[in-house]
Amino acid sequence: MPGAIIPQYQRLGSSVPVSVIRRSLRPREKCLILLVFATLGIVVFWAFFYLPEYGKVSYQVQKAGADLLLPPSESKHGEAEDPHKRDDIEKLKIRIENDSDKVLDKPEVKRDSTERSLDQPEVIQASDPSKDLGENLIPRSRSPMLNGGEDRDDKSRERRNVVKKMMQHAWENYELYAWGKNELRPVTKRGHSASIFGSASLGASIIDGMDTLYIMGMDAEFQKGRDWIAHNLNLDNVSADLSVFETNIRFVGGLLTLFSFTGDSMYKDKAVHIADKLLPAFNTQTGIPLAIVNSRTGTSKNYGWASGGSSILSEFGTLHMEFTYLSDITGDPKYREKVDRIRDVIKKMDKPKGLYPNYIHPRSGKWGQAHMSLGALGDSFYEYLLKAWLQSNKQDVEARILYDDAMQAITEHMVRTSQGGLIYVSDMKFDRLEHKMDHLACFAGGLYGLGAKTQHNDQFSRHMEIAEGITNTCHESYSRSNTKLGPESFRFTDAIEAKALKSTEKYYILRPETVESYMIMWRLTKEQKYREWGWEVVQALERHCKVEGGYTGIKNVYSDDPQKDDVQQSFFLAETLKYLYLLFSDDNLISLDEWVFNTEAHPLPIKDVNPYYRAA
Ligand code: DMJ
Repeated sequence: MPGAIIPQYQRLGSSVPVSVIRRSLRPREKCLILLVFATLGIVVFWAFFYLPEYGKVSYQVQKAGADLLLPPSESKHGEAEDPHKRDDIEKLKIRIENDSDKVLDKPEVKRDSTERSLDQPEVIQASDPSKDLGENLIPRSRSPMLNGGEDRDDKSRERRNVVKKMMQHAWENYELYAWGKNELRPVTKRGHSASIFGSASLGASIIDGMDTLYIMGMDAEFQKGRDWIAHNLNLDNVSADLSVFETNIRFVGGLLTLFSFTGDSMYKDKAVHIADKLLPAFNTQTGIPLAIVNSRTGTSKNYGWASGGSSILSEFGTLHMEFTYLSDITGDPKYREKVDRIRDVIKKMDKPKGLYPNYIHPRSGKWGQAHMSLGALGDSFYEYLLKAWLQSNKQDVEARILYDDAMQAITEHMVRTSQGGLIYVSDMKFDRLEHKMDHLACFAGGLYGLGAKTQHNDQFSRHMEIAEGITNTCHESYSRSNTKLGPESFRFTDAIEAKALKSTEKYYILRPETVESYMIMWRLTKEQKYREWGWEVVQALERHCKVEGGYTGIKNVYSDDPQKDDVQQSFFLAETLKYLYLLFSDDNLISLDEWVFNTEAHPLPIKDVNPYYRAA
C-alpha cells in the first residue's frame, strides 16, 4: 500500500510513534512544556527586578511616567493641538500615574549605608556630641511612602482614623458651602476670603488641602480637587492684590508637592503660572521683594504699617525652598536667581548682636526697626535657612552656617527660662526683651530639634534641651486654658506664666505650630508624651471647634463656652490635620529622611535622595 507507514517506534525503540509526536501532544506533555515556558518567563521577570541596574531602570520608568505608555503626540512643529484630545491625554496620564503608583511600585531609594535615619530615636549620649555616629547607622533602602503607613499600635490607628474623619468633615462642608472660594465660614455656611488672597475666589482651601487628601487616601475628593485646579485656577483674568509670601507658601508650595507626589505636569504648569505672577514684586533696587503684588498689573507695594514701608523678614525670607525647587523642575534658573539675590543681601548685612531685625528697606537695603522675633514677622525666615540646607541634601552649606549663627544669637539673647522653669523665646525690641511668645513661635520646638538631629555639633545637647523645653511650654499654654487650646500669644511675668494677658491674645484660630512640634519631636525622640499631647488637641478641637458646618476658630481659649470666629482656615487642612495624622502614623509615611515640610506643611522632596524630586 503506497504510503504505508512503518511505525517508527519499531525502528527506534521508542514507545511513542514519531508521526504522532509531530502532529499532536498528549495533555501531560502540553502541561510540561507550558510549565517550562512559564518558569522561564518568571525567571526573566525577576531577573529584571534584581539586576544591579534595576534601581536605575525603575527610576527611569518612573521618571518617564505616563509618557512611556502614552501614544506619541501627533502635533508637530507648532501645529495647533486639539484641546479635547489634550484633555483626554491628561486624564489618561493621571490614571496611568495612579496605577503605576499602585502596580509598578515606587522607585527604590538608594541610600548610603553610612546614613543614619532621622526617624530613629537618638542613641548618642548628649554629653558626648563628638562621638562617632558610625555604630548607630541604619542602612535602609525603600521607596518613599505617600499614603498608607498605619502604625502598629492599635490606639494610634484608632486616633489616626479620628483625624481622617475630621478631614472628611472639614472637606465635605467646604465642598458643600464654599467650593472654589478661598475658605469656609462653617457657622454661617458660606465662603470667606481673607485679605491675603485679595477679593478673588482662588480655591485656597483646595490647593492647601490637596496633599493632605492624598496622604489620607481620600481619592475621590482628590480627583475632584484636581479637576477644579485644572479648569479654574487661572490668574490671567483676575485682578487681585496677592500676598507674595502667602501665595508662595500655600499655592506655589502646595502645587509643587502635588507635582512631586503625582508627576502630573498640570500642577507644575500651575505652579509656574502663579509664581510668574509674583515676579514683578522682586523688581526693587536690592531684589528684596515687596509684600503685595497685583496679579493683573504687577503693581507692587509694601504694607503701610511695616516700619516705613519695609519688607518683612519672614515674608521675603520664606521663598527659597519653593523657588529653588521650581528652577530645578523647570530647568529655568530665574526663580533660583531671585532667592539667591535675597540671600546675598542678607548675608552681607551687619546684624546687631548677630540677630536679624524683622524689617528691611527694599530700596536702601537697610534694616528697619530693631524688632526681633521667632514668632510673627520673623519665624519662617529661620525655618527656611535650615530647610534650604536639608532640601539641598546638605549641599547648600551656606544656609546651614547662616542658620547656626542666627540660632546661636537667638539662643543667647532671646531664649529664657521662667521662674517656674519653662523655656521660652521672647521677642526683642530695641535691646529690650518682651517676655511674650506667639503661638506662631511654637514651631521652634521642632525647628531646634531638627537642626540638632541633622548635624551634631557642640550645640547639640543645648538645642535638644530647648527643643523639648519650647514644646513643653507650648503644651503648658494649652493645658492652662479652659478649652485646652492655646492662645495666640502668651506671657511670662511675675504673676503669670504661659498665659495670655490681653483679650487680643486669647483667640485660637486652628493654628498648627504646636502640633507641628509634637509631630517632629515624636519622630525625633519617640517619647510617647508627644502623641498624648496631640490627642489632647484632637479632643479639644472636637469639643470646642467642631460645628455642623466644619471647624471654626474660637475667640477666647479661657472661656468654657467660647465664641466662634466662623472661619475654617485653609492651614487647618494643610497643616493642623496633616501633622496630627502623621503624628499617629508610621514614621515611614512622609519620612523626614526624604521630605522637608515647607512652612505650610507641604512636603517637598529632598534632592538626590528622594526620587520624587523629578528634576527637569
Ligand atoms: C501658616 O500659613 C504658616 O504656617 C505660616 O508660616 C505661619 N502662619 C500660618 C499658620 O499659623
